[in-house]
Order: sequence, then structure tokens, then C-alpha cells
Amino acid sequence: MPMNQVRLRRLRMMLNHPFTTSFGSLQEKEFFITEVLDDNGGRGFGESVAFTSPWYSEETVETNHHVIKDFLIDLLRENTINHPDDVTDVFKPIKGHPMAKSALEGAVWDLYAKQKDIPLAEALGGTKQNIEVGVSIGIKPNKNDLLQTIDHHIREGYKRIKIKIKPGWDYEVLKDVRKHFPDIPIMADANSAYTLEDIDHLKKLDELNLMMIEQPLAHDDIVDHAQLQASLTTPICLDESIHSLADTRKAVELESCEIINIKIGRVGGLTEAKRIHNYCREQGIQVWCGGMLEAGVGRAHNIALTTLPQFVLPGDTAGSSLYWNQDIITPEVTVSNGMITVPDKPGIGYFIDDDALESFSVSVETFYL
Ligand code: OSB
Ligand code: MG
Repeated sequence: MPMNQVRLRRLRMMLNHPFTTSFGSLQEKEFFITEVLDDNGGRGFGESVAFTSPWYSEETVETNHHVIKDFLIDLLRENTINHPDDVTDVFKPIKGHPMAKSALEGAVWDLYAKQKDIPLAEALGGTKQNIEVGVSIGIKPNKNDLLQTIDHHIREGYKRIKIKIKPGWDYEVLKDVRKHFPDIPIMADANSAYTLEDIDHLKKLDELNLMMIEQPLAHDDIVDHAQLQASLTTPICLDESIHSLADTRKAVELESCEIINIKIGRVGGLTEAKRIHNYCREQGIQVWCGGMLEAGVGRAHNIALTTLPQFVLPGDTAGSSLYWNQDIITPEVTVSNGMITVPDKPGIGYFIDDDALESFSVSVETFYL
């Protein structure tokens, strides 16, 4: 497929409010927007979900820069890409760095769909016209604050509430939440804050009727989660541990989890995300689309992926206004009654607000293919 240029743009945007997880707190977001261009004025966009610190996984904004600039762009230049699926194979010699790979691969997918004049969702094989979403709530200074935030989002219509937990902010807090909201779908995300020594403590969560507990144990573990899952009735969902279809197969075969959170960036791109989705569909494993506090471009990719049929649980793609006063796409992503209407325009289906993009830019580099 024709492409002649890559633009690598570093952005800095402030979140509306700090977002706190078991690994730390974030309010300023720095990340890359990638752009792949063709001779006809076509522009495909991708977004990297790496943070400035290696808190969630090993990758950072700086490692993204190094790997994209010094390796991945060369591979795009030296190889023939007939279809976006080829990008995953072309990037294979580079070990790891899934978020860097995904940032470029996503832009190639968007450009491909625009060249074909079809929505990205359709290019991926998705069929849903509306997708269900929930909201992820960070660790709050106190319980009252958490209860009020939940109440607000339930009134907005979100389909399920995810609550970040860590030792000292878990069972007692969730018990209170359950008491105030006896019927709402609730899940907890530990971001790998526990070990097998906490097994008796984690078992207490079984009485709270949670949809799932996300990534309770180490970020790189698949084996210990199998032992934990065998002692819990609450389904475990893996996030951090899953980087590929191969990881997914191991987790499913070892019964380390019952549910998989698919994040495009964490698994190296849309093609690998689709492969994981297809495998989970065959195996009867439920999946949902996770979030990384993305701006509009990343959100648009999440929405397109979620149109695939095995995304049977609400994702973390909340509306733009949850985190941003101004997004980089128009229209912004809006959520109504917990649903997002999938755009029907070509590619990611939203326009890029070039003025906003420019105003948040810290640097722009151009590379020729
Ligand atoms: O573990 O899902 C996670 C945010 C940053 C890093 C990791 C995670 C999250 C979220 C927020 O839960 C999801 C979102 O709203 O984008
Ligand atoms: Mg998570």
C-alpha cells in the first residue's frame, strides 16, 4: 500500500484530575501521535499509550522514541506492506516494545482504511454499530469521594464501574461500595499490587459479587494467577501479563484467568489484538477493551476494535470529557446511556483537530519512507 512519510509528534496534555493507581499518580500526560502519509494527501493516525515512567510496563515515551526512530521506521522503509497485517511480521525482528510498534501499526491501519474509503471498524471485520462502555475510577483520597464519583458515573449511564485497588484500599472500601450500590456491575483492578501471600485476604472479595478482579498478581506472571484463580470464585482478568496471542494461549491453557483485557498498545497493535480476539472467541473466553487514558486517536482505535463480536463486556473507553477539557479529535467521543455510537466515516472516523494537535505539540519529526 502506498505510504511515503512518517510524522512523529510528541504531545503534552493535562488530565482534568489526577488518576491514581496502585503504581502511582498521573496528571500530566506526554505521548506520541504518529502519522503515516501517502502521495494523495491521505493521513493515517496512531497513538502511543506508553507513559513517561515505566510503572505499568517497561516501555516509556523515551523508549518509544528510540525504537520508532532507530528501528521501526527503517523496517517500514525496507519492506513491502501490502496490508496492515504485514506490519506485525515486518516488526517481528524487534523484541518487545509493543506500544512503540502499535503506535505505527495503528497509523498504517487508519491510512489503509482511508485509502479503501471504509471505516476502520469494517476494515478490522467489526460489525457492532454501538459499543458498551464502563468507567475506571482511580484510588481516591477517601471513601466518600469514591462513593460520590461512582454515583455521578452511574447517573451518567456508564454500564459498569471499575475501581482501582491496592493493599489498604480494597476489601473494606469495596464492601462499602457494594452496600451503597447493591446491584451495579462492579469490578476491581489491582495493577499487580498483590502476591500469593495475600491469597486469604483476596478470597474475602468473593463475597462482594464482583464481575472480575483485574491483574491481582505480578505484571509478568501467568503461573501464580492459575493458583489464585483456583482458590477464588471471582473471575480473574489478565491485563499487564498478556502481550501476545502466545501469552493468551498459555493463560487459557493454565486456567490463569477467565477473562482477558485486550489493550491494543500492550499487545503490539490491532492485528495481534484481532488474533487474540479470534482465539478467545474459539475458546469461549470473554474479552473487553482496556484503556490507557488515551486522547481521541487512541480512543477511536479502541472503539473500532470493540466492534468485533467477542468484546462482550463493557470496555474502559469513557467519553473524551472524562479526562480532557479539549480533545485532539472532532467531534469528541461522547457516551450516552453507557453507549458509544461507532462512527461511519472512513478510517478512525473522527477528524483530527490540527489546531489542537499543534497547541499540545512539544516536538515534531518527519521521516521519509
Ligand atoms: O490498568 O487498566 C489499567 C490507566 C492507566 C494505566 C493502566 C490502567 C488504566 C485504567 C484507565 O484503568 C483506563 C482508561 O480510562 O483509559
Ligand atoms: Mg488494568
